[in-house]
Amino acid sequence: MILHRRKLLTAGAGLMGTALLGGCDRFAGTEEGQRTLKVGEDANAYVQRLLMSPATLAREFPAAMISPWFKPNGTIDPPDRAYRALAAQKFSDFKLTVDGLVQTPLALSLSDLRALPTRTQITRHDCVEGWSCIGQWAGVPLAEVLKKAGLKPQARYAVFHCADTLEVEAGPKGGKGRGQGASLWRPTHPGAVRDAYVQLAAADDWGGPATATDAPKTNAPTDDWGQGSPAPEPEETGIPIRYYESIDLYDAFNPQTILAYDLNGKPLPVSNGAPLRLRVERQLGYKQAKYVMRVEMVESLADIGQGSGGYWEDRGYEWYAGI
Ligand SMILES: Nc1nc2c(c(=O)[nH]1)N[C@H]1C(S)=C(S)[C@@H](COP(=O)(O)O)O[C@H]1N2
Ligand SMILES: [Mo]
Repeated sequence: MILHRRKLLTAGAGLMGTALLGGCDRFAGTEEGQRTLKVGEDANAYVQRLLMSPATLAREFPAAMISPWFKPNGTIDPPDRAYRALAAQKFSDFKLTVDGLVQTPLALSLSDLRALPTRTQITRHDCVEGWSCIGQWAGVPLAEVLKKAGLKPQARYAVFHCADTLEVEAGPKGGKGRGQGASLWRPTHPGAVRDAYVQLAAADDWGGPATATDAPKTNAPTDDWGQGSPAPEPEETGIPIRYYESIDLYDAFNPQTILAYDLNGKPLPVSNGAPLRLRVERQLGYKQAKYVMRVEMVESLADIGQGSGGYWEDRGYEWYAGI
């Protein structure tokens, strides 16, 4: 027991030490970063949960360290027609749904969300692919939203349902039932999502951005409210599988866990998740759900998606992706 605990303490010190390495914008790209992220897959859930208090905060950075460009990744321009309709109106019709195991289900507009208390934080985003960016996020603490809705006692997880379809399963229109057909396309890692969008657009069987928006070196929201032509609703070609993520109540009530609407002092660009995205700062990039349309409080993750708590988790990634 004592030995076991000492092992955990040692591992914990290692993780914390690495996390505190100074000014380390390329952290995830270094060998040490990769090793830590890998160790994290095994040890994080235990070490961080047991030895760090739930309110432990991720490192915050001075404004001078903000990355000049916040690299967009995964979905960068959701093809879904419902999303495009919202984007075309600059999200004036957007409503965040808060439901599931809550006392009072909510539908909150962006101005409702902006009227709630705000938190601003400059943090580093680490993607499993090995790159990092530092950005300033402003948004409403998830805790404030959940306080407003009121949790039912059985609520244990917050599930974030996103607007973007990543795969279309052959459905009724494809002549096969749910789960029977192969996907039209199936990304194998987060960056593959972006690449697949570009390929699909080139093949012209989906609609979507004609080129990767990876090239521009500014996050300019004004001309980034959803470009590309209207896409067929994924339902028209099969069963859409949309991005989703989930966190437990420890992370949900962490003060740094926010639903962000601003990046670097401006409304979130579409490529970075407009109009609202999750920031859960002690976890890896794929937990940072973009295009969040709905927060559903649940008792178990078993019935959501394929049951592992997130789109990438359903495809083998760790649910607790601690850094
Ligand atoms: N809805 C949605 N959220 C998502 C993704 C996605 O494809 N769709 N990709 C994830 C991954 S792997 C990363 S690294 C970050 C990228 O956020 P960014 O585009 O702001 O850099 O978003 C995460 N959240
Ligand atoms: Mo990522």
